[in-house]
This record gives sequence, C-alpha cells and structure tokens, in this order.
Amino acid sequence: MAPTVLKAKLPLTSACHHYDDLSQVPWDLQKYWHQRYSIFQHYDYDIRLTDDAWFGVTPEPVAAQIAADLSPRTPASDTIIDIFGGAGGNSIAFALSGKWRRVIAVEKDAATLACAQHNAEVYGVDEGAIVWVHGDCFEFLAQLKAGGDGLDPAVRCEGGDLAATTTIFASPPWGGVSYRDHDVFDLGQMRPYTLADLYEACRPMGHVLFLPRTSDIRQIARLAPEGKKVDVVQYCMEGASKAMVAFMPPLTAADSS
Ligand code: MGP
Repeated sequence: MAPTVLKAKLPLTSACHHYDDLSQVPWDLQKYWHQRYSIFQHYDYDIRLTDDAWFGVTPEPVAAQIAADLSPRTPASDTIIDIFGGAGGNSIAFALSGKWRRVIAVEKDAATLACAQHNAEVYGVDEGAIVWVHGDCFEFLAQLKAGGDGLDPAVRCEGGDLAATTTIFASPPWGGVSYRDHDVFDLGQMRPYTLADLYEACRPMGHVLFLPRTSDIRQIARLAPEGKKVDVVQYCMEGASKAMVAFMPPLTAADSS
C-alpha cells in the first residue's frame, strides 16, 4: 500500500491496549508497565499502546528534551518527519514544542498509528498539528526524494530543496534488547535496518537517530561529511542512559561532490 496521508482518525482496535492492572499485562511487558508514568505521565488518561510499542516508546522526559534540543536550523527549515512514529511519543513532543510548521509522523502498523492519534488527543495536541501518514517510511522517503509526485500536498516539499527544509527523526527498531549484551553495539548488525540503511534513506536531509546507548560511535563518526561535525548525546533518566542520539547534519551539493 502506498503511503497515505490520513484525513481522519483510524479506529482503535483490540490491539490498542490500556492496561489498568498488572494482572492484565503480558509478562514480558510488565517491566515497562511499572515505568508507565515515566513513559507517559498522563498514562491514566487512557493512553493506548500496542504490545510491540511498549518496547520502543521514548519516555516522555527524553522525548521532551530531544524536542527542546532540536530546532529548525533556519527559518526555512520548518518540517520534521518522525519516520518510525510508533505510539506517538516523539511526534507529540515535537508538536507540543511549537517549533515546527509541519510535524509529519509515519507509521506502517494501523493499530499503532491509531494509538498515536489517540495519544496525541490525550496530550491536547491540536487536530491537524501532526500530519499522520500510514505506510512504509522507506517508500515514503523515496517518493519524497523523487520529487513527491503522487504524494499528498500536505507532505510534499513545495520549495523543492528537501535538505534545506526538512529534518528527519528516526527511532528505529533495535532488533530486540540484545544490545544490552554488548559493550559496544555494532550498528551494522541492527535489525531489520542497519545504520547504513537509515543513512541512505534519510540523506541528504539532516537526520536525528535514536540508537542503543552502547552504539559504536566510530561507525557514526565515519558518516560525518568532510569538515562537519556530528553531535552525539546520551539521554539519561535517573542517572542512566536510555539512548544515544546522533544529530547528522544535512548534506549540501558541496558535500556530495
Ligand atoms: P530498555 O531496553 O528497557 O533498556 O529500553 P534499559 O534502559 O536497560 O531498561 P531499564 O530496565 O534500565 O529501565 C530503554 C529505552 O530504550 C526504552 O524506553 C526505549 O526508549 C528505548 N528502546 C528500547 N528498545 C528495545 C528500543 C527499540 O527497539 N527501538 C527504539 N527506538 N527504542 C528502544
């Protein structure tokens, strides 16, 4: 299915859970349920998550700090695309930051996307403040980079210069929690998408990658364009890192020559 801009909310399904009580929670999610108020402080107001979303959702204080740290580089750079939108944690923080003219969230799983739309409403995000795209983000990025023909005007880059106008945020699946078993996590082994897959899909746009805290920083550094820096930040909660975030700069014509 081609990536589709949603004009209305998707219906919540039986996969969009709100667990009130530990006895309802699958055993492998119980650790996350105990952290529910650090993940969404308004959890009790009927926050919904699919079971898969519990593993990857960015805790609210981290999402808010990333949104605070990330600003459009120039007035013309006004669009942020959360390509692995999930249950909405990051897109909600970007919308609430008020810094971006357009926040676009892409998610391929309909139930997860329904949760994200619902959670945005719980957080008081204005209807229309996030453009929701149902579909595969790699297909979406490829279409955008090819000029956006066939894409809804709500997500097209009208100026044409994607690298100047658009920033990508990517919080991909990490292939489970095996990253914890490695002192240094090889981003070439990340599944289903490696660091190289993400870089190829996002460039020339500046992109912000939310990665395991033990990620091999040398692999990230190798992607820095000549003479430019990549900022790498550990985002912590209660004294422990939750993730390593790499801020990859946009490429200009000079970088690719
Ligand atoms: P975690 O794997 O529970 O690690 O995820 P930790 O910190 O050892 O757990 P704790 O017991 O110390 O609390 C911590 C955070 O990493 C999650 O809240 C998510 O924000 C992020 N995270 C974890 N996984 C497995 C993923 C993933 O696959 N993708 C993304 N994008 N984020 C993830």
